Amino acid sequence: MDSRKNKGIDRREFIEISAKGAAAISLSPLPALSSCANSKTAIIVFGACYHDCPDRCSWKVTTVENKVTDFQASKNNPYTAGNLCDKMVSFPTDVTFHPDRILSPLKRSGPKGSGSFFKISWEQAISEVATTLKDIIDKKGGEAILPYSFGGNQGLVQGDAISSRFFAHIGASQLERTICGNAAVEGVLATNGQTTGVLPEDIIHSRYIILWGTNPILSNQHLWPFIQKAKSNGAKIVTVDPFQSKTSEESDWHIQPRPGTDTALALGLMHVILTENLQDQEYIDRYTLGIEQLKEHVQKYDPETVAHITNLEKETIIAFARAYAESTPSLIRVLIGMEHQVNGASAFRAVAMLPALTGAWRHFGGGLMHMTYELFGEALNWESINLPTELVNPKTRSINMVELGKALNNSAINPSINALFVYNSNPAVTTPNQNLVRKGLERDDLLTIVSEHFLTDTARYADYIFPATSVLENWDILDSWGTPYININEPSIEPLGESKPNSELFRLLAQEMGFKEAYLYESDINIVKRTLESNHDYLKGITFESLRKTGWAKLNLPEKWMPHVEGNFKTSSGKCHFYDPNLEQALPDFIPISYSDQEKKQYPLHLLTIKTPKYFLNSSHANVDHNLEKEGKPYLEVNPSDAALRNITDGDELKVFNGRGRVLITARISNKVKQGVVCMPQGFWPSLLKGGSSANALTNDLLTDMGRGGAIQEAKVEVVKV
Ligand SMILES: Nc1nc2c(c(=O)[nH]1)N[C@H]1C(S)=C(S)[C@@H](COP(=O)(O)OP(=O)(O)OC[C@H]3O[C@@H](n4cnc5c(=O)[nH]c(N)nc54)[C@H](O)[C@@H]3O)O[C@H]1N2
Ligand SMILES: Nc1nc2c(c(=O)[nH]1)N[C@H]1C(S)=C(S)[C@@H](COP(=O)(O)OP(=O)(O)OC[C@H]3O[C@@H](n4cnc5c(=O)[nH]c(N)nc54)[C@H](O)[C@@H]3O)O[C@H]1N2
Ligand code: SF4
Ligand SMILES: [Mo]
Repeated sequence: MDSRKNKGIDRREFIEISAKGAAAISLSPLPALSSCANSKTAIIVFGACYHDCPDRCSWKVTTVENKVTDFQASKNNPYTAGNLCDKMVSFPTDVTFHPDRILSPLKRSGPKGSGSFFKISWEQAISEVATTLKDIIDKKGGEAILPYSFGGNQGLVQGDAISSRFFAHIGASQLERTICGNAAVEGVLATNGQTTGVLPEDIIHSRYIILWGTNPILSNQHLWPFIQKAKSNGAKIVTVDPFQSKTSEESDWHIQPRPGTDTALALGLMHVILTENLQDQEYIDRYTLGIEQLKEHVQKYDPETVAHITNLEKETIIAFARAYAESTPSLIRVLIGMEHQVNGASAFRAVAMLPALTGAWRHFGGGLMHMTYELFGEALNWESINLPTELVNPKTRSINMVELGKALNNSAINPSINALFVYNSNPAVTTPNQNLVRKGLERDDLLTIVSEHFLTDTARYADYIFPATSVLENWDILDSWGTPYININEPSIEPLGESKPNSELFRLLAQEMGFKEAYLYESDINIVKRTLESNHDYLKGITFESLRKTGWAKLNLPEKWMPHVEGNFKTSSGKCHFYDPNLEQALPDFIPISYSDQEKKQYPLHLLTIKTPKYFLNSSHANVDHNLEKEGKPYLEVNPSDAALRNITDGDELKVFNGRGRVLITARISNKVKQGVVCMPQGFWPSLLKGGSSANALTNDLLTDMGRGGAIQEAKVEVVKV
């Protein structure tokens, strides 16, 4: 999730410091820490998890002489509640002090992808990279340079504060950062105008909870205890998921539709609700728009038709609609998982209509629960994070991150991409159509620069690698897309080896390239402080000093957060939009991809490549031995009937393939998937797997219906024994 979206874009402001002043700004090590880093007494500082995770846990780090002696979750933050997930409990040894960590700049010495590098100094690396970038800009223009980054570090400073200014300043191509969250957000915004519905801790008041395309036991772990509390208060838990996830196993009811058919399922529920008169007509009349058009539209989504589309029983659809409409308070929890389908945004748009149809928003703990980033969008001062006005250049071309493979291999685009600058991301593993991405990375005429902690599968293709600090070694301020808690991250140790924060890398490059503009040199601590300079009510009493003492704070929100109890939707009309003639589709519709008979025969199985690994976060931590051991080898889940058809038995070695690639993997025959669907984990590094390919070698770089996200889960494959 790119948590900077929709944040005060109009409030950008230029930092007025003279060019002379800028040149004088020192690029010295981080302030505050240096005086005590070598102290023999224990120092305690607070920080927070930088991962692309809705939980944004808070922690406390104790150090003695630049060594971490204790690393613990905050006990007093009610959401973190003293627990870090299994991925993060041993973070200092897994990442910061890991022996494989890259601690000096490296230059490539072997063929791209071979992983052969030699050490060079920062001076040499910065000088050579700056010279080559300037040369590319002179000869082909800034657009020949493409930054590629995502949520590898969600700190607002190390995320993109300085890098975005640097790339805008040189006129680089813009990256559409849409691989996670964009389709989901676009869908919900089309209906409600905002994504902030029920807040996570308020789920305890719900009595009917639908976990629709989300797997909190693994991917939103700190929400799970609150769901259990609701359950012990009498709530029923229903999970809608084409895969039998850990969460579905703990639910009262698992509804298992065909992947990508949720739009039809949601419209089918509306059909039943409206036919059986289960709607809240008063709420609809007062606070929604387009009920007549919706009524007419859902005629075609009768239970029988929807049963056919979703591969569910007709009776299931009817019973589900009734149970939902008749329970109070009822809550639908959506997050991201369901968006990676061609109809992904429409699914979110349609699901988001249900609480208005039933009037669920009237009740505390009722409605839709999605994101929280808008709260921070209002509360914080975004001047330091957003681009200064004069750097906003809508004319610079945009390249969609999902289509990286296509972009790198397209010599017809003008200018073609000559330099790729990767930070906070590992596209050789996480971007769809892996083989096309790798083919692009192999190009001899492409300068690839990677800033990283480890020699990832992407870094293996780099011409230059820069060593990045870990979260224990740099300042940051962290908002959240899944909680109403804000965190400060204070460095607890001096940077190890020659590592430097992302921000410092871009300040050094700017200096070497001779740029004078002050905005390129703002210090990390200044960005943290400025971001907190806001008079918004939500931030009352929350200051840089107060955060340093506690690490975290809950935004000052009204005691009972019920955003739509009386409408107040953030749409153009202020109402919930069932219908919107200004959108390409005035109503959400189920529009599947139509495959030819030959395609269906060639690749008959629908492949899900999802976040089943408990010990990885996307591809992060998937290089750490004990995580790999605990995760075990990757399996392809195959339904018994599909296995029988192909003569596959449990434990067989398989080849999964389509026109884009092939993955070697072990069979696990189970009912976790229905007939026609197979599932494998994402996140494994191809270089660590037999066969050298992982899940994304099979996935599609198609875009979603709205939001230009990745329809990653629209992949068809065939499977054979090897
Ligand atoms: N352990 C762990 N935790 C993580 C992550 C991780 O990699 N590992 N990643 C983090 C990130 S980046 C994110 S975005 C969040 C995502 O968190 P979630 O939104 O919970 O998403 P996922 O776990 O991707 O998917 C949830 C479920 O959606 C299901 N799904 C797939 N296609 C469909 C569909 O068409 N319809 C429906 N109804 N369901 C579908 C999948 O089978 C899966 O079980 O998790 C975060 N937390
Ligand atoms: N098949 C399939 N593909 C998917 C998904 C899926 O469910 N299935 N999920 C998608 C989703 S939801 C997401 S969010 C994306 C995530 O994809 P990515 O954004 O590529 O996420 P990670 O794999 O965690 O890689 C982040 C990298 O950033 C590095 N990093 C961490 N901190 C820093 C820092 O401070 N500085 C620098 N320079 N580097 C740092 C880490 O070491 C790590 O290698 O993957 C997407 N891809
Ligand atoms: S990855 Fe998520 S659950 Fe784990 S420590 Fe970080 S924020 Fe918490
Ligand atoms: Mo994500």
